[in-house]
Amino acid sequence: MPRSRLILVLGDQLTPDLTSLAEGDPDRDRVVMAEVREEAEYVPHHRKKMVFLFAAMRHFAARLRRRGWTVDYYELDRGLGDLCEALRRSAEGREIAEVLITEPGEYRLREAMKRRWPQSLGLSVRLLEDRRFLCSLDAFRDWAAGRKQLRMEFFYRDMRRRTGLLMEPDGEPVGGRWNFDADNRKRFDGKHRLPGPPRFEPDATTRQVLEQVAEHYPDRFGDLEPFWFAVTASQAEEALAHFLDQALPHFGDYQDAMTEGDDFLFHSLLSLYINAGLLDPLKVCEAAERCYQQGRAPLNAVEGFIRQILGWREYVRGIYWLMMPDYKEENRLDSHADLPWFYWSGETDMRCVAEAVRATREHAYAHHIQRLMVTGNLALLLGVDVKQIHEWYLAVYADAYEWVELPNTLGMVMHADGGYLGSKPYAASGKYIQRMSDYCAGCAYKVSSAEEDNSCPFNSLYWHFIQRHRRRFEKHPRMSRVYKNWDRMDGDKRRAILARADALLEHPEDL
Ligand code: FAD
Ligand code: DLZ
Ligand code: SF4
Repeated sequence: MPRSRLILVLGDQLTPDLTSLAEGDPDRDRVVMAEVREEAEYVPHHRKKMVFLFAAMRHFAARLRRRGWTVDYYELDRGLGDLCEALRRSAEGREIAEVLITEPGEYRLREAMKRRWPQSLGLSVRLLEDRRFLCSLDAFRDWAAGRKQLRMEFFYRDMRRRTGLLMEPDGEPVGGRWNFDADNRKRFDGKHRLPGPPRFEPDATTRQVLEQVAEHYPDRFGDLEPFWFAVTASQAEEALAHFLDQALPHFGDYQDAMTEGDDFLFHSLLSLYINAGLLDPLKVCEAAERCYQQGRAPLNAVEGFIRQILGWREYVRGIYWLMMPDYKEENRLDSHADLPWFYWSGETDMRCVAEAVRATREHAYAHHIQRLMVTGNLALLLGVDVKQIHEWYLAVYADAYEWVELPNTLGMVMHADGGYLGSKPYAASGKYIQRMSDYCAGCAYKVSSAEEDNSCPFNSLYWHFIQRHRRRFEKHPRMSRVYKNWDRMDGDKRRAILARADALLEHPEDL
């Protein structure tokens, strides 16, 4: 009988037809899964994120056993240091031919698997392609090769053509336009019932994980209870069905809206399930497309939703693997300030920021506009150190893995890569937040003022950002008007605004 192989399945690889499992043989090979200190501690992951992953991993291991696999599962209580140690334990006393792994989503881990593990284990480690994406890394490289500028919008159109999603037989986009973003900027008017995500009662397995995480990480950021995430593929399917039924019809209209009354609006909360492998991105897009075809959701909603998955999600992954490892060192706007402590405590008078941090602490979730235009925008305007803000986003969200989080943070929010995620920075004053939310009415700061002592910090910081990066952005066709407005402003007013911003930048902790 040929020697057996070890198949390491990572926490975000919970997919039965994963390439490593497809290549393996349940009668001969062993699956290894492990909850280890290194993965849990290389950033201080939110406790709910850990419970979600460990509970989903344990349920997945049980599913594999039901399908006939032998699974060596190392729970948190076993106290293993890292994933290589788990493999070493499973190899002990056995004749092992090789280790099979579907390639991981983070450069750090891929490098360790390639460079350190074979020697450390005395075994060859074979990495297989991760086929759970709609664009392979080779296809992305081919698409990017020779292009002067990489733009998500053009990548997205190519992906629509390749997959046929929302395409007419003659090759034209359904509805005659590729993008309905202009229709998707409504403020929430309170007229529609907000469906909220479905909530799943934790079973005995999940309750045990809750207890173990509480015991091992008593002081970590993030509420453990209430815990209601899906932890199996069938629950994740239910969450998808709930979204398609209840939220998708309004997803487009209120995609950019924020409201104090609700942390989810019409967002899907599917990213954590897709990223962990519980849902397949193509099937999610096809299900949304069917809703349009059956008249259950309008085109602006369906196109907007599909663009996020088929476009942004695939694009950021492509950028990550194309640009790493140098990407992580980029900091083109020279941002070096410390991350204010209120990103963890939520103790700030800025209502919008306090609300985003509260939602983050409670759910390990905040929706895209809170991430981009509230906590992200503030980090950009304050010039927060890119590594510090990257580690914060990677730690606090249940859907966060470096391949998706880093380009969003370093590229989209901090504009530190020079513009792969947007040709101009997403910098905005308080006016944007006022337009898209109801936060400002209950805020200690005055959104209509930029220079007074109680003026909205976003306002003066915005102009300070514009002024300090003048050389870089003044000639940008979509920013020259901003510079003209600034130059037209009364000189005393400009000085007062910059003085207010200087004071804020000196003591950001006091905001
Ligand atoms: P919805 O609004 O319902 O969108 C549908 C789906 O589209 C999401 O589930 C997600 O799979 C995909 N999607 C939407 N926007 C993006 C995007 N910009 N990049 C990649 N996929 C996208 N998303 C993550 O999955 N993991 C992260 O670690 C992450 N970090 C982020 C950090 C910052 C600073 C910013 C600005 C955005 C980040 N995003 C990240 C993207 C986006 O905010 C989340 O995907 C989204 O908020 C998840 O919530 P949802 O499932 O309700 O999304
Ligand atoms: C995020 C995470 C955490 C917190 N813990 C584990 C773990 O204990 N075991 C595991 O296999 N995976 C974990 N993960 C997910 C990994 O960090 C993820 O697979 C890599 O970062 C690659 O994307
Ligand atoms: Fe946020 Fe400024 Fe509005 Fe306060 S006034 S909620 S700080 S945008």
